[in-house]
Amino acid sequence: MRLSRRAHPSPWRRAITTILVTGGAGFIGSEFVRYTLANHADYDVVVLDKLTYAGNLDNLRPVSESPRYRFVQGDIGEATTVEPLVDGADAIVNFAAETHVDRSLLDPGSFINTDVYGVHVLLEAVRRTGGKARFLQVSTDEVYGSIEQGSFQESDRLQPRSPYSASKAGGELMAQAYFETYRLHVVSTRGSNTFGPYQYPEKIIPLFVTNALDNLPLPLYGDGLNVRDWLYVGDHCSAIDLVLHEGRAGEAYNVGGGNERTNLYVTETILQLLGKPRSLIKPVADRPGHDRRYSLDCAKVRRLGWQPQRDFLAALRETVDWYAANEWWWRQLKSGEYLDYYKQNYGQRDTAAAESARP
Ligand code: NAD
Ligand code: TDX
Repeated sequence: MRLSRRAHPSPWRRAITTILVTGGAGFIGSEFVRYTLANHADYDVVVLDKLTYAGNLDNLRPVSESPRYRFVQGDIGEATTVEPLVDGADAIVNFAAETHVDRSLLDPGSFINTDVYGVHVLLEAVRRTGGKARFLQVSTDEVYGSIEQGSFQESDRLQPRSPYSASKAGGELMAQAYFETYRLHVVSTRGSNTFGPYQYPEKIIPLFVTNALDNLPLPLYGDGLNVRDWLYVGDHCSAIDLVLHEGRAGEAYNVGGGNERTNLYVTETILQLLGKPRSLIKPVADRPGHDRRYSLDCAKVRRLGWQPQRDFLAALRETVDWYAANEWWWRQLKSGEYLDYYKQNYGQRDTAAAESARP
C-alpha cells in the first residue's frame, strides 16, 4: 500500500516533514522506519529507542547510512529526553513497549512503566509543545480479550486479560483521554499477531523456526488449539502509515491479517517448511490466562483503503527462509539474558501435566 500525500490530502492541520518513531529499533518499528524512508521521499525519521533486550540496531542497519534517518537512545518515560524530540516532530508513532505476554506474567511492573506511564509522558510532551504533532499509538488486538465466535469491532468493550494487554489498554485509553480532554490529534491501531524478519526469537514463529533449525524442542502451550490472526509485518506497517495520514482523530482502527490459524497448524507448517520431524513438538503446560482466540472485524480500516497484500503461506515461507539465511542476526540474541529468561519461563512448565493435552 503506497500513499502519496498529494493524492490523499491530510485531514490534519500540519503537513509531515519529520516523524518521531519511538521503539523504532524493535521488530515492527524498524520495519516502519524502512517503510517510511522508502515510501515518503520527503520525510525525515528520528528513532527514539531505549534499546532494551528487544531493541537492536542491527534491525536498522539497512537505513543506517540514510541522511534522512537519525537515532537517539533514550526512554519514552523520561520527559527531558522526550520533549525536545516531540517539539521537533510533526508526527509521533509510538511502537515503544514491553511486548511479550509471558514476560508480563513474570514482571508486570516494567510493562506498566513503559506501556502506560511512558505513553503518558509522550502525550504530555505533545500537549506541552502546543499539540502541534499528530500522535499514533500502536495498540494490539489483545486489548479486547478473547473471543470464542465472531469478531471484535472497534466499539466493543476492552477486556484485557494479561498484564501486557491491560497495560496496552491503559496506554491506549490514556491517548484517547488526551484527545477528549486536550483535543490532541490522536489515533490508534489495534494490530493482530505480526510476523516477519527481525522478530525477537521469544515470540512463537521466530522461536519455533530457530529452535527447529537447531533440532531443539518446540514448546507448544496447552492443547495447541489457541487461534491467532497472523499479519505480515509489511502489511501491518502499511496500515499504520495509512491511519497516520488518513485516520480520524480520536478513533481506533482494527488491523488484522485475516489469517486465523491454530498454534498447532502454524507449528506443523514451520516443521514442514524446514523438513523437520513432528517429534520436535513438545507439549508443555499452558500459559496462565491464555486467550483462546483473537479475531478482528477490519471493515473500518478497509474503508480507508487498506488491505493486506501478502498471502499467509507465501509470507511464512519467506520468513522461515529469512531466519535460515540470517543466523548472524538471531544466534547472538539467543545467549545471556535470553537463556535466563528461557529457563525461567520454560523450566517451570510442568511437562508431565501437559502430557494429557498432547495434540
Ligand atoms: P519489540 O519488543 O520487538 O520492540 C519494542 C521496542 O521498544 C524495542 O526496540 C525496545 O527497545 C523499545 N522500548 C521498550 N521500552 C522502551 C522505552 N521505555 N523507551 C523507549 N523504547 C523502548 O516489539 P514489536 O513486536 O515490534 O511491537 C511494537 C509495538 O506493536 C508494541 O507497541 C506492541 O504492543 C505492538 N504490537 C505488536 C504486535 C506483535 O505481534 N508483535 C501486534 C500488535 C501490536
Ligand atoms: O513458546 C511458546 N509456545 C506457545 O504455544 C510461545 C512463545 C507462544 N505460544 C503460543 C501462545 C499464543 O497462543 O503461541 C501464541 C502466540 O504467542 P506469542 O508469540 O507470545 O504472541 P501473543 O501472546 O499472541 O502476543 C503477540 O501478539 C499480539 C505479541 O507478543 C504481542 O506484542 C501482540 O500485541
